[in-house]
Amino acid sequence: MGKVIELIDAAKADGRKMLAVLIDPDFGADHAFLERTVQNACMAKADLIFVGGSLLTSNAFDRCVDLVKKWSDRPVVLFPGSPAQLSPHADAVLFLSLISGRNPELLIGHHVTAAPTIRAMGIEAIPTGYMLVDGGKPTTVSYVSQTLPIPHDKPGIAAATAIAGELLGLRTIYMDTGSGALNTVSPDMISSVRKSVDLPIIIGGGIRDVRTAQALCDAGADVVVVGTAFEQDPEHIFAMSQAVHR
Ligand code: 1GP
Repeated sequence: MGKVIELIDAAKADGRKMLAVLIDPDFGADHAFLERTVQNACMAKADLIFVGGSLLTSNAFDRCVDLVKKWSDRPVVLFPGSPAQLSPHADAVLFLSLISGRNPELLIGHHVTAAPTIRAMGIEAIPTGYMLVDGGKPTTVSYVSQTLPIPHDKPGIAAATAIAGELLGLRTIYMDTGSGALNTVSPDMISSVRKSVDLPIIIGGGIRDVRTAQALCDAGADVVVVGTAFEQDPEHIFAMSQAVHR
């Protein structure tokens, strides 16, 4: 398997949109459900499997990543909510800087804590500018990160933040309204960021239906991340994958 960032860059260059299935490690304790989700992601040819969460209430993380990797022929990418969410079984980790916020721990502190472990595990780190956007209600990520999201109707702030991320040498921008958000990032904001930076754009938070996913891709998203909707119905992965890949 090539480096994950190269797969994402190549898809973007070819105009191929990608679907990432987000697995909450707390679901890892339910092996039957986890296996079904991973199997569907593989059969539906989802492009990536993300594993992670802002707040874990079980200690099933490493076991979950191990099982996902065993059952999956898709690249497995960690989307860590804390430096504790690292596993040598993954192909890559989103090395997230929360650039929409002003919490120093999430701009550099956690990176220092995690860096030696990532190096020792030998997993690929993908420098990612993570931008939290207001999705209509407070989410776990806004509460846990103690940061203010970017107002949903301020595409200019999102664009300026993304440009700063690109100038800092980050490799991708992840705009997220948080898991279970009422609203997704707006197409307006995505297209404004799309015009401002050349980096692959990952979009997540509140994406439930195929038409929304397609609209976000049309606005400039390169990778669409869906978690909650697949937790509610893992069979939905098939239609979503078809829509994103249309
Ligand atoms: C959250 O982007 C992800 O960080 C996915 O959000 O669970 O709402 O799909 P959902």
